[in-house]
Amino acid sequence: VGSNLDDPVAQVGHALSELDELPRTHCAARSSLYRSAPMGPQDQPPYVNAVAALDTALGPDELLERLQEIERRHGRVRGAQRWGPRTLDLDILLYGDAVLSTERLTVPHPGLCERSFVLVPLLEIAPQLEVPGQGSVASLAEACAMAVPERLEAAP
Ligand code: A4P
Ligand code: MG
Repeated sequence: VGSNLDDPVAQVGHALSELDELPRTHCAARSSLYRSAPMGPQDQPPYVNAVAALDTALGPDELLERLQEIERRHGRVRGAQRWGPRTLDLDILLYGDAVLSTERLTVPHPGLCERSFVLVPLLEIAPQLEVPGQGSVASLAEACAMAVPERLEAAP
């Protein structure tokens, strides 16, 4: 879950609640929120990121559709710029131990292994997790060269 526009902390917080409300889906764990410098174009605000673990009976394609619906409700506009600013980005990092490569969906998410703003929150909720073909989240986080994101304290 990522956002860097229109109150990113609130965007991410609301999105996490909406994930738990998806049909046939239960949010089993959510990480803290983390702030980091933008990856990609630097002339955009910092990002707030989090990850969630979902127990779901939705298949990967249906899950992706539901996630894009939530993005649209958050006013997501797909701009021309690669890695440009957004109100809400919901990516599927892993789907169990599935390895998928279709026109619409690549799982594990191709950026997962290089992104500290993904690996650090993943490590928080699933330290034992294995990324198919890539090793443990713990070893990937340790090997990651990107600056470590700042963990945000939860609101009182
Ligand atoms: N798609 C394929 N695989 C997946 C997947 N595993 N999960 C397809 C979600 N979508 C997947 O996505 C484009 C298409 O990817 C979808 O239609 C879907 O069919 P998109 O959300 O329109 O585009 P995007 O998210 O801008 O693309 P991209 O390249 O995936 O962006 P990223 O990699 O998500 O990067 N800096 C920090 N600090 N934190 C961030 O969160 N995020 C980005 C965006 C840039 N810089 C950032 C951050
Ligand atoms: Mg995306």
